[in-house]
Amino acid sequence: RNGMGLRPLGTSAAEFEQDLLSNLYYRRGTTVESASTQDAYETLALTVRDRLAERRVRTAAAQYAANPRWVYYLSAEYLLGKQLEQNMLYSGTDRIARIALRQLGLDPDEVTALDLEPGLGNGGLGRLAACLLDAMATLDIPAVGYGIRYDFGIFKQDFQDGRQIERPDDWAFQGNPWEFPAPDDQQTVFFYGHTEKDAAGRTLWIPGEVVFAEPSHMLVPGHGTDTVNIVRLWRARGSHSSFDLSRFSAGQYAEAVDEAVHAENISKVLYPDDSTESGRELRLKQQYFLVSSSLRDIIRRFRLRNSDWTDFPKKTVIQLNDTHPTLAIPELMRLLVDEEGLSWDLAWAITKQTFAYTCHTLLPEALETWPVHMFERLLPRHIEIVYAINEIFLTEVRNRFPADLDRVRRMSIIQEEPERRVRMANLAVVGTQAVNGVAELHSRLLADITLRDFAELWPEKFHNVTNGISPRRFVKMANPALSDLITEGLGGDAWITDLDRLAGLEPLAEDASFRLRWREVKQANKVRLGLGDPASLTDVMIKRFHEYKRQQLKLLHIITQYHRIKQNPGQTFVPRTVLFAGKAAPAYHAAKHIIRLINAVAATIDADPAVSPYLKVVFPANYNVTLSSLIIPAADLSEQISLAGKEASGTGNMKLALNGALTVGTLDGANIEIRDRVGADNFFLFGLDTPAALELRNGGTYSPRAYYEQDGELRRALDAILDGKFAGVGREVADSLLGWDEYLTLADYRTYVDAQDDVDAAWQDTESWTRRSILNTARSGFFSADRTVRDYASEIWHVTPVKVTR
Ligand code: 26Y
Repeated sequence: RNGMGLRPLGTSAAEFEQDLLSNLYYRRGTTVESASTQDAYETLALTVRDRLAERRVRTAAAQYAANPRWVYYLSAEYLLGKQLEQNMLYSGTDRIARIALRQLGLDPDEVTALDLEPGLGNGGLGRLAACLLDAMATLDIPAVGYGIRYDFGIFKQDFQDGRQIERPDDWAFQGNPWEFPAPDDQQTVFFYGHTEKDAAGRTLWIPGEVVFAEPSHMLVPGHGTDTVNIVRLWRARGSHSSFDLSRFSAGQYAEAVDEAVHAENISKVLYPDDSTESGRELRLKQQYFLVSSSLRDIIRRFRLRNSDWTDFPKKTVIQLNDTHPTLAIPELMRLLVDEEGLSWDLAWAITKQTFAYTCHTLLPEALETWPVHMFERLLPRHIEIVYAINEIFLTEVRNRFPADLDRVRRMSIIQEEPERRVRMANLAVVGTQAVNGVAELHSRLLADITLRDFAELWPEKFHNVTNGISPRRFVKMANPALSDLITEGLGGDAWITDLDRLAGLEPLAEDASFRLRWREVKQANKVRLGLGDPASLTDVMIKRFHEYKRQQLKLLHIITQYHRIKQNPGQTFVPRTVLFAGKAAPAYHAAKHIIRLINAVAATIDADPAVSPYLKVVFPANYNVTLSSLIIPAADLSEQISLAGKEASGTGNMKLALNGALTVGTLDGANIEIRDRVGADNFFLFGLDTPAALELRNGGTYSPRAYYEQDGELRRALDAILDGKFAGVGREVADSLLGWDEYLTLADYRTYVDAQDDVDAAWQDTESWTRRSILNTARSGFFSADRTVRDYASEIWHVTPVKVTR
């Protein structure tokens, strides 16, 4: 019997089989003879989940006993990836589960295929949140992730005539077996209304709408440890009294549930925006919904073991994943001052010490702001608090920089022109004890440019924490063949939780037989992916579609290569498969034009037998964590070609390098740190650096046309588009490049094409390429999310692990 007085769950296939039968019978109410595949899947999920439950209970007990400083990670997005495979790996049940299923006459692949990925995020920021949770659990850090349980995640992408179309992602329609509902911890969230002063002079918020927040959580197991943390996701529910019986009785059935339906809209759908602010009230409502319910839960947990408010920041650090949860700052002030009766000054000291803010962008247009009129209608008390924070803050600025009115205007939390708006990044910097960027260059540019005024005022507040990725999900799980080879090469699998050990592979780069096996693994991964000739150079660009990321530059290279092949019949070329994957925000028309043009170019090449032996463009639809895990292990070349100074970090760049792809890239985001580590010889560098890009853009003399006129190959590529050579598609793309070319694509075209020629030459020396591939893996251990979390823990959170014992 274990500590709970329960019979421990078995670790043999026979015991697992018994538990499957038992769960099928008692939880699904059926038997193997009559079970559907869905029954089998849900039963498998429960049986695996049960094996983590006991660890979870022990974790909660150990953490409660330690009364530690907790990390609360607030994020509007999580891209957790499929849970079944992860939880089988972490519970060590993968092998026995498969045997047991077969014993019962079930096909493991058919059953596991029903596991869906919860797509509760857009891209890098959402996946980073998931990688950090994984690393926190692996490092035994007491942590809870808070988020929203969207009914509909990121849209499913399809192509119709080469155009992106969006379909809803009803990921939880069949239920979600990974989730533990916790209705007892329901919270109440208020919106609208007005404020009043009571007799004692305290401010009261009289809300106009009440919504319930119902939590459920999913398990976040650590690897190689007994720690199982949780991610708690909130779902909006109408109040029980919102069913209008009188209307229902009068036959107004739809109207009777109006209010509840309205409330439940809050957690209905993830905003499919990536870095453009959509300005919809519902999004602001989502943000407050997340923040209000999470803070109440955090305070409830604090009170389990503590009573003195001054201990709150000693026991709590709340990390804001970008500005999306920044309303937590005025919300904590409101709770402390209005509800708990603390003085403003004490409340402000507690609040500032509690929060830390991670910024994920440099693009000024991606800094969130909200119209004051919308803010004050939805959150009438919070706008008063924001004004009060701003007043105190601006007094500090005026004292430090007397007579610098322009600085005060720039730093104000309230933007005045052309319309009054709340600047969420300013609020986030003012209300936190630490601000960090996500790569060295990004953190430097934040302090020098984007948040310069703030860094001058509080230099000690600014930090860098370079992003990292989960080696469990993106090496061990995504690339089992490479993982086995690495484990064999290193003589053990300790690298999975200590990624710096990959350095031990370096000498093996000189071992011809190891290189051969390395190539065989890559080859097998290409076969598994099943797109394009596995013998060809697999050139991969996988990320959200955005003009700054410059998929259009890759396209210009492809068209150039197409022309070279056509113009030189009889000549041979390095065969390439170029693989794009990624989604565009539904309203981002320029990005959608690029998608359509890629598909048109792919079709033109496919139909041309003179070109198709050497060049193939593939674009599988609906890029997500699952698809990325198939593509990344098959990549030879990683395209990281954003204009320098635009990509905060990138994390796909790290995943690809760790899986042995060589990078062709600019000096942007974490590319710089990747190149520093893997070595300049093992990285294809091109393009303007940040100072040169800034100068060219801001100099006012940039002329994309001049590049077009001077470079024959570039001209041919753009003319082909303009002349309608690709089914008449893509003129908008060419027009935009020749017109303004916001991201200096044409300025970087020539050095990019030259770098690609170097790639082709390097590819032809197979042994040398393999050596460089191995070195990319061996030298990328730094990019483990474990290192990232250790950096946060020591520099920003000041937390220590709590070991879970038996
Ligand atoms: C305001 C709202 C519409 C919004 C929604 C999502 C704004 C931004 C985002 C997502 C941003 C994002 O994913 N940023 C990426 O974060 C990664 C993790 O730090 C970085 O690696 C990547 O460079 C950055 O673009």
